[in-house]
Amino acid sequence: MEMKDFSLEGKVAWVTGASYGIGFAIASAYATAGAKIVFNDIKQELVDKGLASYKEAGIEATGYVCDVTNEEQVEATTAAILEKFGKIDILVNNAGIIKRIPMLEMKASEFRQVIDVDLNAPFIVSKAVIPSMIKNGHGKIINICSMMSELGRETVSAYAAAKGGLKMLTRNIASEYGQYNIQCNGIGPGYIETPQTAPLRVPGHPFNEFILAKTPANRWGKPEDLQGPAVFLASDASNFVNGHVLYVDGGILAYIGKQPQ
Ligand code: NAP
Ligand code: GCO
Repeated sequence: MEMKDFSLEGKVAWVTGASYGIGFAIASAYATAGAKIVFNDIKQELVDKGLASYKEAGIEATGYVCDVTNEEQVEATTAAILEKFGKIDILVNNAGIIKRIPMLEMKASEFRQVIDVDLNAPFIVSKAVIPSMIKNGHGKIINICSMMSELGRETVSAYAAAKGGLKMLTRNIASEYGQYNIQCNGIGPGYIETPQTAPLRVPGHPFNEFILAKTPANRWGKPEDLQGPAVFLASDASNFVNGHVLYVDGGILAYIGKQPQ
């Protein structure tokens, strides 16, 4: 093995929902590793915000307005990317939402909305991109799963169902397309400091204390903690890793939790 195996030089990476948060951190790491960056968001003003953030970071990115749950928009965006760059080497299905509602109070439409973004959309986007990866003889698909791919908790029934399904979609894409030199893996972040978890991180909030007690690292994760694992799974260094979910959680899944003092 050589260190160049970790390089993404000359690669084209599409990270969905990457104007900010985890997606932005992963795309920024890919740019550092040499990749050309493509991202999408659901609204033009968010794409513009993302472009400004990438520019501020010295990264030349290409942004598209695309709702990942909309198959026509995804197909049109895929065609536009292929037209501009000629290929998509790396796809990160990052876009996601969560609704924290007790199951008995959750409307079926709210449940469906979470499943649509967090599970149906990775299917739609992967289905649009895989044919070009087959044609190119290689591809990397990375699905942003969750600890809720393994565990449940109160109020996140839709999210856990979606992320559990995303783990199995990851394994199925790996199974069905590994023969074309396409590797599909997941990243399972722990509790990460992003807008999505801001409501849970209020100092003194019971959940904040709970997560710190459940994490051997005794801290919330940062989007930057995901960058190395994401580069590894997008690089040639992981060409024989397939159908795996790499948990980047500070050890939460391994730990029963700090005993009350
Ligand atoms: P975030 O801050 O809420 O960002 C999510 C991104 O996805 C936003 O840019 C959002 O755009 C975009 N998005 C949502 N629905 C979309 C759609 N239909 N089409 C296109 N883009 C859409 O979330 P995050 O914390 O960075 O999380 C990113 C991923 O990591 C998600 O899949 C999440 O489930 C997962 N994750 C997060 C954590 C954590 O602790 N933060 C842990 C494990 C897994 P808008 O602003 O327009 O909605
Ligand atoms: C929650 C959190 C988690 C994290 C993440 C953990 O409400 O429990 O939002 O779901 O976002 O998915 O891996």
